[in-house]
Amino acid sequence: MQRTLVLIKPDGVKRRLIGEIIARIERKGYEVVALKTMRADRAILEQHYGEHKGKPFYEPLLEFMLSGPIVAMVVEGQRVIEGFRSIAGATDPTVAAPGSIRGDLARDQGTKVVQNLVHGSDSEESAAREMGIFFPELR
Ligand code: DAT
Ligand code: MG
Repeated sequence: MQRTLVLIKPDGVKRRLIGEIIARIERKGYEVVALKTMRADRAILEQHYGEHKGKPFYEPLLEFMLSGPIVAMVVEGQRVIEGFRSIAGATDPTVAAPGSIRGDLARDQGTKVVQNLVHGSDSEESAAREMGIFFPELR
């Protein structure tokens, strides 16, 4: 069994899409094993998005993630890391496949950082690292 860290970003919370997004995760058959609404702080986001430091969208990304509450979840299932990224869709919501969260529910807003509703870990290594950041109590 595998676990992944999923975030509903501030755009998803503001647009009242928490239920819609969780429903898609559950309908796919994955289990939400931990969940909380929170406000991220800069220190948490610097750890979480460390791989993007120095990229042109890094500061806008941190500002966006600080702009409102987020929902953090640990989601469990066979191959859930790959599976959640598939139901989330491509990073760029303009071309994310219809049927995916980003493809159905997000679009380019003309902002410096892409606002695409959700984050999902991209490997077992990042899942372990990111779950440690957002759910230290589960360690
Ligand atoms: P993903 O969230 O699909 O794993 P990522 O890890 O490459 O994508 O980037 C993190 C977030 O940063 C992404 O969800 C949206 C934003 N982003 C990525 N590439 C971008 C770009 N070229 N321009 C603007 N924002 C970008
Ligand atoms: Mg990523």
